[in-house]
Amino acid sequence: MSSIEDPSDDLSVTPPKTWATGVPAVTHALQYSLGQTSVRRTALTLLNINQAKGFDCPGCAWPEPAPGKRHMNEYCENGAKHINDEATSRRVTREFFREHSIAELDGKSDYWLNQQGRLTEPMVKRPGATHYEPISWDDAFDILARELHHLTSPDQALFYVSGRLNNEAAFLLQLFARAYGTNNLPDCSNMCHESSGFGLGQSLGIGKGSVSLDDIHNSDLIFVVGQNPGTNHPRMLSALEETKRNGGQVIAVNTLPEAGLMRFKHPQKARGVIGKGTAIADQFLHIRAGGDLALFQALNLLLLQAEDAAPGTVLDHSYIRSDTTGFNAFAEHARTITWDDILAATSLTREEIEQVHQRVLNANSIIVCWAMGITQQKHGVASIREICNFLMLRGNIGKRGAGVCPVRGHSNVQGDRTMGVWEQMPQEFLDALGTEFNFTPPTHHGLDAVNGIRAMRDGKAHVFIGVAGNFARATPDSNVTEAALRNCRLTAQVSTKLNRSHTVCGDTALILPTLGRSDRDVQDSGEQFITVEDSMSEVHASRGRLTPASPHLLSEVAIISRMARRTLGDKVDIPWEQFEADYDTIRDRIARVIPGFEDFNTRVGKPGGFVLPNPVNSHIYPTPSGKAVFTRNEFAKLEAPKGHLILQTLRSHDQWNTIWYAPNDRYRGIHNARRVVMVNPDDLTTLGFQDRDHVDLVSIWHDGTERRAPDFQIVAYPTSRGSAAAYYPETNVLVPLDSVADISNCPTSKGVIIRLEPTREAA
Ligand SMILES: Nc1nc2c(c(=O)[nH]1)N[C@H]1C(S)=C(S)[C@@H](COP(=O)(O)OP(=O)(O)OC[C@H]3O[C@@H](n4cnc5c(=O)[nH]c(N)nc54)[C@H](O)[C@@H]3O)O[C@H]1N2
Ligand SMILES: Nc1nc2c(c(=O)[nH]1)N[C@H]1C(S)=C(S)[C@@H](COP(=O)(O)OP(=O)(O)OC[C@H]3O[C@@H](n4cnc5c(=O)[nH]c(N)nc54)[C@H](O)[C@@H]3O)O[C@H]1N2
Ligand code: SF4
Ligand SMILES: [Mo]
Repeated sequence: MSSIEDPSDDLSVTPPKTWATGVPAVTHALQYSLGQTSVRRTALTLLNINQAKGFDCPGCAWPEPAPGKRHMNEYCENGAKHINDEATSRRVTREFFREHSIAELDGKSDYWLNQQGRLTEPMVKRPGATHYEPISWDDAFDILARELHHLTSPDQALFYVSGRLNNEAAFLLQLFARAYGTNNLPDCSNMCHESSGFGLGQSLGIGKGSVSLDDIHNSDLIFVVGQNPGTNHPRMLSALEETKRNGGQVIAVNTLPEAGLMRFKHPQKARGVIGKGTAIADQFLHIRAGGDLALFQALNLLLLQAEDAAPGTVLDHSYIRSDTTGFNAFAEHARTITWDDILAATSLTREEIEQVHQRVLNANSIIVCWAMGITQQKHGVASIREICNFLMLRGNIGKRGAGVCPVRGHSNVQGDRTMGVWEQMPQEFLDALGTEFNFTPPTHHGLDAVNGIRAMRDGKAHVFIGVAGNFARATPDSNVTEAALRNCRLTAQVSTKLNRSHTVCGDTALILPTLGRSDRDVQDSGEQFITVEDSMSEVHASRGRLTPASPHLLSEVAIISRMARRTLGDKVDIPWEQFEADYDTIRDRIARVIPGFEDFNTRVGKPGGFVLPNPVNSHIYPTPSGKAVFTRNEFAKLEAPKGHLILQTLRSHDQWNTIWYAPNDRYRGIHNARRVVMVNPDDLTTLGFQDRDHVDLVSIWHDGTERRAPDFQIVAYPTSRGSAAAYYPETNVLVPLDSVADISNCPTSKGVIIRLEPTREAA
């Protein structure tokens, strides 16, 4: 097994790669897997990943092909790393916690904490204690219930959910929170695709993507905007390869020339191994940070002008007439924008944009895919609405090969929302839930992640319960957030692995260890499966196959059921014990509460499961007017004051969100270091710095507080002018809590204004 000491920080840089995923990718995955566990367990996990009767990859939310079309090895390099990180043979025991104080653990890196292995039994930190100690499950639930009873209002508790959580457990958690009396259900989506939910909701009436894999394969033109699929959704590249083979084109829009967007070699096909691979992007737009809204508005202006020049040939008038509202006001506004403003906001040339326009005119079907480069910007919601305007103009909604595709992150982040994990669920959902379980759910909106942090900081929330995820590290303004969590009476984390959220403790802290996706889950009625929903609304079953990491683990369903039973007692008549014993009984309830899940147990039993219909594909728009809405959106150039840069905080190739597996970012050519800031060489000259200089990153914000991330090394890199990039979560300390996207309240993790300051030598 590989060492669990932190790898030494010894930056080396090679030229960024111009293609993604070939043989080296597979060897990298195997190396990591074999460092975690045995050959046999590695083989077992890899054989079961993404197979119809196996378990869902706990990596990203990209869908699997239909069961008949699946390869024996239907996973990517990163999927293999994620699953083996969970299937590791290493264990965190009670002896470990006796040996290491919480303060000592708090000084360790995210890497080190994760590398200790799987959590094995419930632990408690009591008020004033320096160490965690073992506790029985019953006593842990007693503490939890006691602290929840102690609150003067249910709104003083927060129930955080991360998108690894399965549908059944997510449904029970929101049921528990609402039966207890609060809608405080912050989730990782608040920091992720929240802007997509709002933007799509306002334009089309439903905050989900409208396309299937078949649409991707058969589209004439696909935009991939603010997304790095080579690292974050690797199998999307095989789908784009198929698009290309079918004659479609791809336009990549990014502040960085990401390898996976350029050329792709299929790791599981001979021609991928030896050939040159497939060129992915037909055109690459090296856009200025935050310039996407202006780009789509420019494309819309060009479409309107082309229609003026040749009436009746460019816009889809019949779609606009039958399906939409607001066209005239939108068109009037779009005509007022100027090229000077567009070019300043995008840093693109007019020729580049006109070239895209020609491709658009030649395409009968268009899909726009996007991820964090859009959603984590201040104007994320407006950008997504403008993307909808763009698609609606030529009727690119609700037909084959066309539509909106927000590419989700966590494997079940979309499903958790469908199950009701949202602080603002609509009244119809709350009514259906109340009717099914005979209680009155609270109707006022709850707290999201940012507002939840404010509430803990201000002494208005006292209990934090996190189910999956790593709230302490995933959230912005790390110093503020950590102080907020420490301000709580109780912090409790339902987790598979050790992370920073276990070392940033309230007065009392609980670690509640749980089964992972790959672990066999046996309850009183026999072996259970759980379900998830991917980015394309496909709901399918997932069955763990491995011997659980420890005999003391409980499933998430069991933990939530017992927590609820102990806390609520007779207050509500909900059969928690039955739910724990037989997950079919949970699915029966979901079927009655959530539209689209009728006959859930039968339909999900079929290989590949079923697809939740998106109404816009039937030209039904659940907006107030019943139409798709053209919107007027104002763009503004995202500007940093002189001497400053716009920093985006992003993922390296060897990490899963807050956890890094190795200090490498192979495709970008960065090795053996994570405290690295990528800056355009011309900006370096202007700012008076050089490649490899040591700098502190200092962010500025209206509150005057100085936020500093010390000692980063500069790597001269082809970022778009004026922008810089550095890895999350090391840079979360720089993201001000109040710096959020309009409307969605999503932290602007891709638009942080910073300056570089030379690092002072330690005295
Ligand atoms: N291996 C791996 N896979 C993952 C994850 C992981 O951590 N590791 N995380 C999962 C999760 S939860 C999510 S949400 C997804 C995230 O998937 P991505 O959104 O691909 O992730 P990021 O690394 O945040 O990359 C954002 C991309 O947007 C670009 N960008 C930044 N600012 C702008 C801008 O203003 N305009 C444009 N056009 N582009 C911009 C960046 O250069 C980068 O390519 O990945 C999921 N998959
Ligand atoms: N600056 C900055 N901040 C960001 C982002 C960014 O791009 N920049 N991205 C944001 C995004 S898109 C997201 S989605 C969030 C991610 O935020 P989170 O989802 O909260 O974070 P993760 O790192 O995915 O959580 C990892 C932990 O989940 C636990 N875990 C893993 N599998 C399981 C399981 O099966 N069950 C349970 N109960 N626990 C499990 C493990 O203990 C592990 O340590 O971060 C956000 N924060
Ligand atoms: S593309 Fe995503 S879901 Fe598929 S195997 Fe890779 S990480 Fe897992
Ligand atoms: Mo995410």
